[in-house]
Amino acid sequence: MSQHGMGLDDIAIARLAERIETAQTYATPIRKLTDDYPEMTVADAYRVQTALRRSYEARGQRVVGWKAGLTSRPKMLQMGVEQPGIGFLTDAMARPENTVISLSDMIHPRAECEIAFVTGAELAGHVTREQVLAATDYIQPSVEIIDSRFTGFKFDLESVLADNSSSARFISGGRPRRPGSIDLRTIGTVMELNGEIVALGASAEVLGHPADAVAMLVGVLHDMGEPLPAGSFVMSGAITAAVPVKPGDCLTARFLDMGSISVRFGE
Ligand code: OOG
Ligand code: MG
Repeated sequence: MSQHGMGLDDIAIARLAERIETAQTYATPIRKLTDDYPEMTVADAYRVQTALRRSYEARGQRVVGWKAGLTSRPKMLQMGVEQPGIGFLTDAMARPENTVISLSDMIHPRAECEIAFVTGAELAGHVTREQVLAATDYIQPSVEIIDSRFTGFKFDLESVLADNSSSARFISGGRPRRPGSIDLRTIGTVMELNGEIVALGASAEVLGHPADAVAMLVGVLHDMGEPLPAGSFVMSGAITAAVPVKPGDCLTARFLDMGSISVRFGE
């Protein structure tokens, strides 16, 4: 019997967080958590994610922001998961644009184009699109490199949330814009891999408006008893399906009226 009356007990949560952290650290795939804990709930999954976050913080990593995931139809179709979720981003996951990003410490990395928000004021509770925009200093192009720790990149909602929503690396760049200076629904994105166009989209794919994904994220944080602090870097979720990348690949993500981000991948 857990002290919460429902859900996994604290020992199971700690064990699962350790299992995820080991898989992330050594880039070794594991089976879905729900194979062993079929009774696991979404609330349990976020408890595992929080335990993972505390462990990285105890090792000196700093949480610099958050990400929304599975916020677009193309992503939901690709992954077979119908509900969006969130994950944390640390300073150790950040990579600069125009550099070589090592893939040797990832299992099966994939790239995504996302609109990122940088907040200038705290956001907490159940907020509206307008409140998100009012608290946003600027928006910026970003690329996320996700990596599921689950075999075959196959999971269910509970497992992926516990795995920090597949967070691995992120890159910000391009041209920052004030939120009022651009229509956030009609930002076209083009992803090129080695000069070939591999994914095309428009930002309205993200819940109709990317700021709504940030509002969703703030609501999930609120349910966990936490605010989104001022100065957070928040990714609103992939616009298109994610694209597998391998050492030697050159990726350019172009964002309409917001410039582009280029990176190369290495061993
Ligand atoms: C889950 C993470 C999804 C996004 O932008 O939709 C995500 C996954 O697909 O592995 O980061
Ligand atoms: Mg993403």
